[in-house]
This record gives sequence, structure tokens and C-alpha cells, in this order.
Amino acid sequence: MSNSQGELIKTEIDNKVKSKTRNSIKKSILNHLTQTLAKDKFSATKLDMYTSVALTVREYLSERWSKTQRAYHDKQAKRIYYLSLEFLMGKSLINSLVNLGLYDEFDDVVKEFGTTLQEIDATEFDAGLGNGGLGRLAACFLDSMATMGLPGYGYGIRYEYGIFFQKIVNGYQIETPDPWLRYGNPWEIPRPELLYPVKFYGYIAESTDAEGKHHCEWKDASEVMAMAHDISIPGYKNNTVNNLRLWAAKSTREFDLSYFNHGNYEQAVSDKVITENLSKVLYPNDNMRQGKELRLKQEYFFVSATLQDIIRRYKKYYAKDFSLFPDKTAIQLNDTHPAVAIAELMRLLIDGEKLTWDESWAITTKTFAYTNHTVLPEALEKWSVELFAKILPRHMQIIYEINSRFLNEVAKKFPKNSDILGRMSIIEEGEDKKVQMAHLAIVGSHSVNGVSALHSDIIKDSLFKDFYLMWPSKFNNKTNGITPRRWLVACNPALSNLITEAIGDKWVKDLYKLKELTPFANDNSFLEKWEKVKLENKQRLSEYILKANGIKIDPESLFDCQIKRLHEYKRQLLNILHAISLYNILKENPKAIQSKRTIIFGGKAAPGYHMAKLIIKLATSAANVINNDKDIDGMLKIVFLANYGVSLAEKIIPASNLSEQISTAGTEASGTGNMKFALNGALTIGTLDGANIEILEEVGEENIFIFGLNSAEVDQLRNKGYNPADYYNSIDSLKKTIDMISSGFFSPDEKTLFEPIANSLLYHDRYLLFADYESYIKTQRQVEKEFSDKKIWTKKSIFNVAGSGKFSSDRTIAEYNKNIWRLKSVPIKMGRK
Ligand code: 26Q
Repeated sequence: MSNSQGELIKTEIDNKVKSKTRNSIKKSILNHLTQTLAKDKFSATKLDMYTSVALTVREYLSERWSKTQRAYHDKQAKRIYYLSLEFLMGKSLINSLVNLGLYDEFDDVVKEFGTTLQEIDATEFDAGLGNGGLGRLAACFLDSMATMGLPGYGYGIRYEYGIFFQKIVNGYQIETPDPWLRYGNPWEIPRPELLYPVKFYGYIAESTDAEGKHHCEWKDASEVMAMAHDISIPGYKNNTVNNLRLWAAKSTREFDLSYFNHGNYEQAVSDKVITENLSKVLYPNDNMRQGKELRLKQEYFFVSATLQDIIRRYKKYYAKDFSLFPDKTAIQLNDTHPAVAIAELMRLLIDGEKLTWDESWAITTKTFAYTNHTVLPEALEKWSVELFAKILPRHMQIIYEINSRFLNEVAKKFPKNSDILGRMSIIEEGEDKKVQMAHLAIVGSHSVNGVSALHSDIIKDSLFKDFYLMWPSKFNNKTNGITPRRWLVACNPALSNLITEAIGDKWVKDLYKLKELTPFANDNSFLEKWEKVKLENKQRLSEYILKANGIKIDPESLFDCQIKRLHEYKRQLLNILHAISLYNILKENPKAIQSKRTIIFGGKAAPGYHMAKLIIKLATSAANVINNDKDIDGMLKIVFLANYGVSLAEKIIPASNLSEQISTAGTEASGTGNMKFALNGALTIGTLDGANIEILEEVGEENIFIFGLNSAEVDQLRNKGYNPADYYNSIDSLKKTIDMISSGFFSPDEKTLFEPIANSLLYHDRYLLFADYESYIKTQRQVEKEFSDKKIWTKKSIFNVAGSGKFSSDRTIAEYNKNIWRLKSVPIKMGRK
């Protein structure tokens, strides 16, 4: 048989299988419409179609899910538990179809129902159970663990309300609740039988038994039940389906009964409501701690349920022999938010399993690893000892004991250094004593990592220097990554197909293969196709912007995007200063620049962060003035897109030319949006901060726009005394821009509205915007010049994609696994049961 005959037969078999698959997909969708939802072709709404399609996809997932869990069980595989208060999953339908390899089949079938996957996708709510980078990183990691066949489990909270919806009303941010569960959630499986009690408050009764053994009993506590909900996490075309287990708070029945017995029905019901408030809402603070009692209770609630679940699973195999626990269990702490797990595991082992302190401590430190995501002091978690002891009295005792043993060790290691004890203590002394969660996490873990090379260096050299000197080998770097399945295959199908046409499809699982695109930068017909894909993506985004904001933008203009949470250190304000100074240039001469520009902003401000909200109002106010000024001939438009989140990112990123990554050097731990843009062919304008430095290394300095001070220079400037007024007084365009802001040029009805912004820059400028201003402006002119040469720009766009291989979260997870978790991958075979 000749090769081409073989191919022919293979294609024929393939087609038969596909047509069989299509038939059964169609049957199942119809079945869900008529049987599950009691609808027919005529009465079915978009939502009914979505639900029926999702339930059909779920059948494919469930089969693989059981197989995967069975395989892990049979192999008694070591597991990694990724504990996170946030999982920013976004939508599931398209992503599941891409990963199952069933996108085309479903696409065809839903057309027979008179709709499209895009239309159905529009009815799905985002699972917005996170704030920003840290939560989305957790979601990308789950995708990579599944794709690599690793027994990885996500554990978190099933918030009833995720990150708030942002509306822009009169230029201001307005928050409304996110009722993402209102129409049901076809992706979750409730497990009402999987229920664990979690205690709060009460006191500790200590006793000594006849053998002289010390016992602690947690008495008079109030109890909340944690109920599991499972969400499937499919790997990319490998039959693995892992699990994300989210806990919902349920009141205990016994708790209610005591009231019922006393005939106090109303009290019982209202207590039930109060208890179930625990998992009601995600705290909307990003990089900003808030010492709220309910937040601490959320942290402990999910940690306690999770550890009970992990121990139950372990005991199925090894009963009461805990010696193998660290060989079968790795727990990664996503920042300090779940760090109370260290005290909780100690409690469960000592009070529950009756192990000794030393046995328990050895197990605990071998099990836990901690990832730090921020160096900002206001984001480091500290809980008042008073509050902590009230809610978790036994944990407070355990933390004191951990601390006292730890400080003994410190004193031995640094005998002549008395300051160091105070600096390293888990308990911050003072008027109001605090538990420093990062210190607890470091002491209780065998690994501490930062999320980019620079950030990991800062951790070692300054943030946790003393700890680094004590335990240098604990510290390591794991540069963040993003999943190419969601952030290229699913969100940018046209570019994804073009890449596959050129170099085959291996890159989806081995992103370094994108390097093979490099020679195509010399192929003119490829350049044209590349440009066409980008332009079509920009046209689609332009239509969205017209619908959403009523602003008409030119798809041929330079799409300049800054989309991320609003925070002063991220310096959206620097971008606005540039926009205003560019406006001033254009006012004098609309022909002064070489490329038309559209500046696109997106991002939520924490509801209590007034400065961040005022910055949004400034952006929208400046947009109003600039977009409606005929003098500048449409050369500059500014758009603030409301409700930035995963789904909006999936629309914006494929359509962007320029990625703004302009944080003060040394403040952005890594950034991951920067990676998503580069992977979709945008060029970065950025500082030498976080992972930008590594993007520079990968794409080469010709293909990125770097400006401003580096982190060493930032430190030096701060140390020698930084005076923003010097810059204001010596740079004319800066002075003019600041004066326009403070004098009410953009707020004619409320002249003093933006004074606080101007003043905070003039008198503090904590993030050194003025110091980087000139360099930024100059670099932006360079950007315009280069964008005006389409061919050169497109080549650079290709080099950015070609250089993005390092930023796959598969690479990140491979590193975590090699150095920290040490799991074996478990292949999943389908076929007969
Ligand atoms: C803490 C206590 C109470 C309430 C809220 C919080 C809280 C919540 C979220 C503190 C911090 C966060 C989020 C931090 C975060 O997203 N950090 C980002 O993590 C990304 C993934 O590593 C990095 O790429 C970003 O640089 C970093 O800012």
C-alpha cells in the first residue's frame, strides 16, 4: 500500500469517527433540551441551548474525569494540592471543547440547531472567582497540570458572588454584584455527601492524662459545614481530567436543632443565613490587605475543609501511618492567603492523629511550599493577634510554639545579633501585636519562591533577606507562565491556525517550538497573512468598542492597550500623562506624529481605593475631551472599556499592537498580561520590571521598547531623596500636563476634582512617574515611527510570538514539579471500560 493510500484510508476512518461523534453530540444536545430542560426546538432560548450544549460537553468530561481519578487511585500517585483563595477561570465552554479536541464537531452540530458556538458562548457567565494576576495564574496552572498528566488538585472557595461587575456611569466606576450562579452552573457537580465541619471561636481545654500526656480540646466552638463542589479541568487532548474542588459554607443541622428544640425558629433561620455568608463573596482587593474578620474566617474555612479532605484521601491507603505523607502529598500555598494551613496541619496531626510535635513538624515542613506574589508592604498579610486568638484559639497557641522554637534556632544561628529576632519573629511586637503570615509561611515550608527572576532576587536581597541568610536553599525562582490553550488557541483562532499552517501544531504543547516561526519573518506572503489576521481582530474589537462605548475608532490605528487592575504602582497615570501630552502636541500640529493611535484602558479599582477610582474618572474625562476635539483630526482616541476580566482580555489581546507594562521597576512581581500580549503578537513598551526583563531576553532588544529607571536606579534615587517638583519645574510638557489636570481642564464642571491626583504626584509621587516621564514620552515617539513601517512592525510582531516559548505555564509547572513537588505524570488511556 502506498503512503498516500494509507493517508486516504486514515482520513476515511477519521471522517467516519467524526461523523459518529457528531451524531451522538446532536442526540445528546437534543436529549438535554427535551428531557433535562423540557423544551423543544421552538421554545428553546439561547440559554437553553447553552445549557444543553454544556451538559453534553460535561458527559465527555465526566467519563474522562472518572478514568483519571481511578488511575491516580490505582497508582497511589503522589498528588499536588494547589491551595488558593482565588481561581479566575473565565468561561469554560470553548476552552473545554478546545482541550477535548471537539471544537469543530460541536461547531458543526450547533449550526444545525440554527446557532453558533460564538453566540452560545456569549450567554456564559465568567467564573470570576479572583481579582487579577494571582487568581488567573492559578487557573493557568490547573490547565498545565492537567495537560501534563500531573495529579494536580485545585482547592478554593465557591464564592456565590465573584469579582464585582464594573459599570462606568458618568465616567465613574460603579460596582454591581456578580450573580454568576443565577442560571445554574452546568460545569460544577455538587457533592452534598462530601461535608466537613469547621470550627471557629470557643476556647482550649488543656489536660494531662494518666500517662502524663498533654491534651488539648477545642471547646464551645461554633461550627460551619463545608460542602464540596467539583469542577472538571481537562488537559489538552490527553484524556486527563483533573479536579478543582470549591467549598461552600452550609450551616450544621445540629446547630439549627438546638434552637428548634427551644422553639426559636426565626433565630435558627437567621443564624443559618449568617453562617452561610462565609462563602458569599470574594474580597475585591488586589495587592491590598484588609484586616476583616470574615476574610480570616474564609481563609481558615477552606483550609480546614481541604486538609480534612487530603487526610481522608491519604488514610484510605495508609491508615494511621503518616510517615509517607510528604511522599504522597505536596501542598503549594498561593501566597499567604492559605498559610494558616501550616498551623492547621500541625493541629490535625497533634490533636487529631496524636503524633508528637517533632513528627508533625517534620511532616508539615516537608509538605508545604510557599509562593510569594508581591513585595508591596500594604499587600503583606498581617492579622492582629487578638482577632486571630479569638477566632482560632488553638492555632494561636500552635503559632506561638512554632515561633518560640524557631526563634531559638535563629538565636543559635546568629548568636551576636539581637535585632534579628525581632525582625524575623512570626509575631510582630508592638501596641497591636500582629501575626505575620509570610513569616509563618516561610518557616513552615521547605520551598519559598518568587514569580520572576527579578522578584526572586528582591525577595532574597531585601524583602526576606534574614530568612534567606538562615535558609538559602529554601529560596528559588519560578517565573510565571500562561496557558497557550486559552491565550492563543482559543482566543485567537485565526493566528493559531496561521501558525499551525507554517510550523505544524506541536507548539500547543511545546511552546518553545514557536521559535520555528523566525524564518517566516522573511516570507512576504506570510507577513501579509499575519497582518490580515491582526487587522481582522482589530476590526472585531472596533465593532465591540462602538457597541459598548459608542466611540468610532480606526482599525488601522495603533492599538495601545493597558489592561490590568487599577493600582498606583502599575502607573496607569503615566499612560494618561502621555496621552495628555500627546494631545498637546497634536493640538499644535495634527501632523506631528507618524501613526494614529487608540489608547485602550481596562481595569477594575478596589471599591475602597479612592485614588484608583479617581484615576478611572481622569481617564474617562480626558477621553471625553480628546475624542471630541476636532482640531486633532482623529489622530488620538482614548477608550476605557468597562468590566475588564478574562473574557474581555480574550477580545482585546488578539487585537492589540502595543502592550503597556509600565510599573515602577521593582514593584510588579512578574505580570502575566505582558506574556499574553507578546504571545499574540503585540510589542511591549515597558520598564525593566518583573517578567518584562525576561521577555526582553527572549525576544531581543530590537523587538521591545524599554524605558525608564531599572530597579537599582529606583532604589538609588529614593535613597538620595527624590523630589518630583524638580522634574515638574524643568520639563515644560510635564508642567503643562499637570497644570491642566489640577486646573480643571478635564473637569470643567468641578474644577478641583483632579487636584488630589496632581498633588499626590507633585508632593509624593511614590511610584516615580515624573522620573520616568521623559524617557517614556521619547520612547512613545519611537513606537509611532516604527509602527508607520508596516512591514518592519509585522516582523517584530512575529519575533515576539517566536520568542514567547518560555512563557508557557507548562514550562513553569514543569519547574515546580522538578524542583518542588516531584510527581510522576500519569497517562490516561481511554478505550473499553
Ligand atoms: C489579602 C488579604 C485580604 C484581602 C485581599 C488580599 C489580597 C488579594 C489578592 C492580596 C493580594 C492579592 C493579589 C495579588 C496579585 O494578584 N499579585 C500578582 O500576582 C501575579 C501572579 O504571580 C503577578 O504576576 C503580579 O505581578 C502580582 O501583582
